[in-house]
Amino acid sequence: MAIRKGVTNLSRFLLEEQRNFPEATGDFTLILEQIAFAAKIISREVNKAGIVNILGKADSSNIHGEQQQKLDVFANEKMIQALDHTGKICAMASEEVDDIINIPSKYPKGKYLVVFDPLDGSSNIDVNISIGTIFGIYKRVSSEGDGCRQDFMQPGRNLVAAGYVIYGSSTMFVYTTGRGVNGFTLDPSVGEFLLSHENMTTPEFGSIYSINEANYHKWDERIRNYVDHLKNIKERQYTSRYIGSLVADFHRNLLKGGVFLYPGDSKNPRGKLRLLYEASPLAFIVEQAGGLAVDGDNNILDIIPENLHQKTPLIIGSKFEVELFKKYW
Ligand code: AHM
Ligand code: MG
Repeated sequence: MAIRKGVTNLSRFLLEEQRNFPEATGDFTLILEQIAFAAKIISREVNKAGIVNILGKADSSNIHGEQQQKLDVFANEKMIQALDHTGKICAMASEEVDDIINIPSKYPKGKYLVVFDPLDGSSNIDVNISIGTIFGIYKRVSSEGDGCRQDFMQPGRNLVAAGYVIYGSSTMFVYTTGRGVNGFTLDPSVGEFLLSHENMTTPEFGSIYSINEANYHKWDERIRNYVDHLKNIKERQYTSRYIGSLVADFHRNLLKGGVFLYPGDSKNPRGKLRLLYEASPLAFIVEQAGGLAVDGDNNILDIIPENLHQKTPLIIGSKFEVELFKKYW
């Protein structure tokens, strides 16, 4: 495919993709464009966080009992506002909201569901470290009208699209509809996401492992053995990189190759990350890029959620390192 860097904005790319599918209605394109719109607003706010009084904690707590950051609340609102009126969605679910988010009665309902973590890694906001938004899109299972909780109990394998936005040294929008992964970088001077990373693939193996090693003594012996093994592989010198901001850790490893782990441990047996908002969308992306994601026993994409905020261990990255993990499990 010809390199279209610099001249292809996200809207044009989506339109060209849509033309490859004569049966496409454009519903999907609209949803993705609206998510990108929310991302631009969030990006603007994240970038000026240091100069306006938006840093710091909000007064509310979320369902997980964590104190929400003001920007968490802001990002959550922007995602909902960007999507609720489109007529293409029947319900949403957010990491920051207890129950499913219904579409206001004044708007028509569509066949899609959107799940999102509006601002992941938000404890890093105050120290100027990259954070991100993660999203996934499913088709409803219920027939019509408002979506219901049962609609969301679908495995990641059913995702029709997934993506993330990283608010880093630049802001990037990366997504897949199951036909490869493409990345767009925000040009703030024109306010457009421009195609910068066409057909992204992850290396078959890498030299990075990412895990919160302070939890070493809380890990299962199998995790300890695996990480110890990586340190001692003769053919390759691994390096440890851990930001503690999932999107940033994932994005780096996607480009460079390697493995990210947030396993269960004696304190948090199911780890810390959420299946619906974090693990499944990133697993869908990594598989599209040639990588793999497991919880230890299962491929992440095969896990059927039993509740909206279910946690899962996550081992995700290049095929070699994840397959090696499976041998240790
Ligand atoms: P959040 O969704 O509440 O922001 O938390 C998730 C974050 C991830 O971005 C990151 O991978 C993980 O928490 C880091 O956890 P830890 O500090 O335990 O290593
Ligand atoms: Mg999160």
